[in-house]
Amino acid sequence: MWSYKLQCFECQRGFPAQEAGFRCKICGGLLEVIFDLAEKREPAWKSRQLSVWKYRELLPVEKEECIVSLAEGGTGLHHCKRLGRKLGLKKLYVKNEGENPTGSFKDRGMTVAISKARELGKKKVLCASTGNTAASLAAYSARAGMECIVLMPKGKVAGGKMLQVIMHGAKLIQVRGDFDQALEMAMELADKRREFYLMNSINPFRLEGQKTLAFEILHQLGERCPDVVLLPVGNGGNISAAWKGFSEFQQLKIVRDRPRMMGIQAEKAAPIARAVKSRQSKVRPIHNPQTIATAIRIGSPASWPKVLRAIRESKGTAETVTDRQILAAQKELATLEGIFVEPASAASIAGLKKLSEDGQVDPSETVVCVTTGHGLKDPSVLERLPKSQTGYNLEITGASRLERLERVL
Ligand code: AN7
Repeated sequence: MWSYKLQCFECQRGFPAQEAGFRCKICGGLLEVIFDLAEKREPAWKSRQLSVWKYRELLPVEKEECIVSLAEGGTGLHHCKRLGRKLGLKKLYVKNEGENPTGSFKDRGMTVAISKARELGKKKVLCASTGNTAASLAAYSARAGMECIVLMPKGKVAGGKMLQVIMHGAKLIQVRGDFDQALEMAMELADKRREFYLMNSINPFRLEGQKTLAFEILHQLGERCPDVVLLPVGNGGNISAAWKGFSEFQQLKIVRDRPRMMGIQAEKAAPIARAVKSRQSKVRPIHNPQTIATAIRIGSPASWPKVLRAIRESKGTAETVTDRQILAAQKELATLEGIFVEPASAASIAGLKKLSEDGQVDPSETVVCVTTGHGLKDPSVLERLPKSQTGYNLEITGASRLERLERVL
């Protein structure tokens, strides 16, 4: 591991890494891990298999024996020719994060943060979640033998994620209200009771794991930088982490350029897109956010300062999509490319469609859509599909079955 410090994202003051707080003690800003990359050269990465820990020099865990892993990262970057043709794009890639151990991109951050928690001597971990963070934390804390508490908004979490949390033996507490209230409670509890270590993306170590998404994309494209990267945005941790990853590879001179970062939100849960479109320098929370994409049903995004900077510095943008567009994109990706993602993830595809129709993505550009979670996470989508698409109407019983079967084909 290379040396690093924790630094305030706002006032740039540095803090020793052992002071595992989550806010700047002076101005209250978000913290960020900063590696000293001066004079550094690319390590022996070419000889290691694609994975999160391939990049261990750039991950803030010192003791190898503290690493808790379930084989995360190394997900496919799929060239999507059929979908690309439909959207008028030759070089469309999908980075499918649903291929991670618990079925979402959260595992990249969780393997690093839980390893760090172990290194710091923590025994109990805590998060608030729309589902995927909780599922991932439940699995990694089980693997580490730690106690795990998750707060989730009651009735607003997809079934598969609930099942994962329960199966891994986490203490599940359902909160009346939205994710935003659950996160506030988790932060208050972590402040008051220091034995509970907060694992939301306000924890800067988690974002370090998530930045490996960018490293992998660059290596999978043969060290060529894509022009555009699109991600669904909720709290904004992932888009900020990816931007940090692209920036670090540029600092290491592995690539010359960085991509435009485009954040996609659901129309009725879009505080970031609203701020970007109206050129605000701050993000105002949205009350009572609504969308079928429950993973990104978030009104008060914790990492908003980092998101705005990533979008501004990269000359990117933010866009909104409707639930209908999300569901259509989910079905299209699954049907045309064999890639099944959850609704929140399909937002990146739906957003690409909108932005390319709008001329903000050029047909000749190399585009990477990040699909963040597996489609099996949320079986409730079945109820939303038009019956004609599901095979619900086709049924065979009784005599002369084969004849009838042939008739419906
Ligand atoms: C599939 O699990 O916030 O912008 O508590 O599950 O980094 O928040 C999930 C977020 C996108 C948004 N796609 O990422 C949680 C949680 C999926 C997600 C996001 C989430 P961020």
